[in-house]
Amino acid sequence: MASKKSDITLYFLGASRAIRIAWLLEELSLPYELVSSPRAPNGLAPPEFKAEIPTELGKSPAIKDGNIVIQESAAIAEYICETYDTSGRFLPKDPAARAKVREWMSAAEGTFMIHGLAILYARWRLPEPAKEYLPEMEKGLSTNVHNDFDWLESELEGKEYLVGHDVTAADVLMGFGIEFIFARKLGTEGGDWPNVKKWLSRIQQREAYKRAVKKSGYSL
Ligand SMILES: N[C@@H](CCC(=O)N[C@@H](CS)C(=O)NCC(=O)O)C(=O)O
Repeated sequence: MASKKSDITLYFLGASRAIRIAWLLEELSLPYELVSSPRAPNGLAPPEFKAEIPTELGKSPAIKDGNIVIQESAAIAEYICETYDTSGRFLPKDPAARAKVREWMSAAEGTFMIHGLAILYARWRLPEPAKEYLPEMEKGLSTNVHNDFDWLESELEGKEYLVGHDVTAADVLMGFGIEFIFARKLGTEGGDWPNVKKWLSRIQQREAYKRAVKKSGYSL
């Protein structure tokens, strides 16, 4: 039972990592106000939405809880768990289990997203005359993605969720990246990861995840 009363506003850009936070809030049955916007035609946040986000960078997700403002999805998730999930369901109190959850929370951005985004940014930014090299470049960059997914596949062997027997902040952080990398085909060609696919669909079928999708209008 949380002792602090929440007063959370979630700044939610369409098709973004903000789904992690909406999902976590739904899992914890915490009320929140959504300030949301679709992406601009260039794929970025529209300037008027960015201006509403109370951080210098103006990235999504960000939250405001009373007078506390937090950005970076892993830091937001950790704050929410520490403040409102006092039973430690999503961020275990046991140091070994907690370290494992935090390992995945870091890997979500620092390993999986970085390798997927390298390919997306190449697609977006390679100058026109160099575009003929894009397929070769994607193929080279996909080695990292395959290595990451092979690791995830082996960790999910015989398991429903990443750490322990139930969903944790590890799944909350990892889910979006994997969904995104599959949806945009960022280096996944030629790979086969049945455990990863089953785990992702398990996440997508959770009632809290479905509520987050419905409320936010999230779709990739
Ligand atoms: N590492 C940050 C990344 C935040 C980020 O890059 N958010 C993207 C959406 S997924 C964004 O706000 N893009 C819009 C823009 O840069 O205009 C996190 O985990 O929250």
